[in-house]
Amino acid sequence: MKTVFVLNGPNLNLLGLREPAIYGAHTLADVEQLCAQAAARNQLALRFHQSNHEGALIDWLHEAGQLQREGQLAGVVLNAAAYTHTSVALMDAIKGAALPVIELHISNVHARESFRHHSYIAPVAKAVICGLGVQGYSIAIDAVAQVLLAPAA
Ligand code: CA2
Repeated sequence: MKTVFVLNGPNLNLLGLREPAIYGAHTLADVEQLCAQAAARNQLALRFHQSNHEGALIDWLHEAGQLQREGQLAGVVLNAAAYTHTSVALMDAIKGAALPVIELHISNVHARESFRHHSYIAPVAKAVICGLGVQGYSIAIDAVAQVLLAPAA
């Protein structure tokens, strides 16, 4: 069984606790539940993590790279949160291991402040999903299984 990583960046531990008008009422635990259901229906094992620290996210990307080399990685769903807009280090980690990453945002970042319009992740990602709320996570895992793992991908 292949593994899908779902990685969440800074402040996403506050989901459902603040700013519900932007990010909705679901907590990160709810999101993990959604992801567990999506992984199970696609016969994937799930690694779900959140950190407020850039280096922790990079370490998990390296772990995903190791699984990739062993042929055990399905893909990575990455909501890098604010690091999306700032982190060359995350971009390098993805590019260096040629990781199959889907960039994910809960909100439609293009309808928000201009500093959220640029992503360091998008150029090294297979796809970008934004603006679908937390359901985007579930859709991203379906896409990992049904598009990234498909023979033609
Ligand atoms: O829409 C998204 O998923 C974002 O990645 C969320 C980031 C933001 O910096 C990106 O531009 C778009 C912010 C995550 C902060 O999450 C919070 C959740 C609840 C309360 C406060 C922050």
